[in-house]
Amino acid sequence: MTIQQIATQPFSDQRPGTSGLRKKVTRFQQPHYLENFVQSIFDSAGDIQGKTVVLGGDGRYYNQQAIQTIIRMAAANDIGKIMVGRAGLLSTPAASTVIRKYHTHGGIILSASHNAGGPDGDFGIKYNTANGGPAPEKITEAIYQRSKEIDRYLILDSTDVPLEQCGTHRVGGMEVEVIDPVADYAELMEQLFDFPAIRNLLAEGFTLRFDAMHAITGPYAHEILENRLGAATGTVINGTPLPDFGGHHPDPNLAHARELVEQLFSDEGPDFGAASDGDGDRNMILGKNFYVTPSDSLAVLTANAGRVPGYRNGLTGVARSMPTSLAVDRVAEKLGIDCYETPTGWKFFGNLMDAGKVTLCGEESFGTGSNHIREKDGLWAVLFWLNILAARKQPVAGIMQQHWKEYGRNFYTRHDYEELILEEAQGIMEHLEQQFATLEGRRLGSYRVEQCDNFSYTDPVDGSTSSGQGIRILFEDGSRIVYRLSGTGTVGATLRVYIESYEPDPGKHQQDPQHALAPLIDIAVELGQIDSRTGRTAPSVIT
Ligand code: G16
Repeated sequence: MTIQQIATQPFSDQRPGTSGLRKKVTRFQQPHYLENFVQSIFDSAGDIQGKTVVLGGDGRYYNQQAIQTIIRMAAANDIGKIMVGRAGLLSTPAASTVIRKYHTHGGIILSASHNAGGPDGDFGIKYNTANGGPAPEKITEAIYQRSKEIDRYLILDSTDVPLEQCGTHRVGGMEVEVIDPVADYAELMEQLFDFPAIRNLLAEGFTLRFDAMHAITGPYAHEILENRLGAATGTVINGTPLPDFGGHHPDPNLAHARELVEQLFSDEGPDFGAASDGDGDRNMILGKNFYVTPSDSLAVLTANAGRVPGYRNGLTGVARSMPTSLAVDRVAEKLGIDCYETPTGWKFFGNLMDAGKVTLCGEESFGTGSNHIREKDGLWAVLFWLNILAARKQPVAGIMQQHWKEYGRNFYTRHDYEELILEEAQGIMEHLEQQFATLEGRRLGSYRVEQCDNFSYTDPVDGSTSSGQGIRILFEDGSRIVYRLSGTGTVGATLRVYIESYEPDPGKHQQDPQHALAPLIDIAVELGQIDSRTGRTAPSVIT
């Protein structure tokens, strides 16, 4: 086996986005494309020689080939050991668990999350650091800078490593340990949640359905929900990971998890439903005839954390991304704990958790998590809800309604305009910024604008600043409209418009959010000139 030094030329489009580098599979398949990025990671990840690195992915198309390439490159770059999930599989939360448990130098996760897979779908790669979390911006920026000047990469001339069974292998001077992708994660979940109480709940006849969307969480959900907690066989649907996710979008929302939604909204449906995404870090929570928004879910978990063994000793603080609704802020206020507002991107929570400032965090984009790892965690959120349901013995809808009664309801919706022409989407953002000077104090319908800005965040731990993180139109009554361009799409641009209002009156809590927010939605479209600038008369997805 010899180390080959391959001459290469930079690609100009390897700047990591909200969560790693995401591109079409066909882009990654171009000669040297994957290798350039992986070498840029190795060149920017600090002193990795002799260290251990975790490797795994969500099983999507191109996962297998990429894993073998990365193993050969790791060996050529003098990495000491690779811990890889069996069959090349590791959910994002499981990868974070393994990085932390075995104190590795970091990990490489292959996923494009909720984006579609298959030969014409998307692929992605992200680097996580020793704390188990996504690399912070200073490292992703260093990777990008390196990718712009790279002129060679190193790769070992060796055969594929068998990954189908656990065991150890040698590749050049490097050890490859093939690990059970589920075991460490399942053990951690048992430490955090009251498994006997959940087991009792299920034994008493409480029914649930978990939609793994043919993505990575199938094996995790079979083991935890069915084997360890005793849920009936068949509880997990679409439980076999497929390279193209069965031709569907592995995105746990009302639009893409339709089969599950139909079951929960039928009379014979189960009591509880949940879904997770491609790499297992997102979650959607449903009750019987009831959808829980991710923002409300974070607020409920925070309010009920005292009922869950892993969080019984109290929360140090909570954090949410800026576009996430302010529901959790009200709970934090009542609990007397700090609530941080960060830009979109899980990486921004890492410092706060490492510094012990927050215990729980969440985002409107179906992400919730805690300091048990440094990624958001789909099954963790499901188990948290099950633990609360076991403790409170009330239906999901009842818990939510009681919550709104106590804290008031933050009506919330997100309207996505996908695959826009980039210049048109940027034009909307520029047009909005140009109006800042004249907007403040102006009356729009029955709302008066109090403040508008482009959100900027200074990390309270390391002092780093991230600006241009989304346009906020804040109204005097606490309502908000937020506009952002997504950092995870791979075709054109996606404009996200987040709309929120606060309703303290329980008599008005039963309204449909689209109805309650209709006047603000109209204002949002008008202010952004969305229809005239894009030709779209409706959003592509509403959540
Ligand atoms: C990633 C990030 C999240 C972010 C989401 C959506 O999630 O980790 O923090 O909220 O993308 O980002 P955007 O609005 O820029 O598309 P995931 O699950 O895709 O890794």
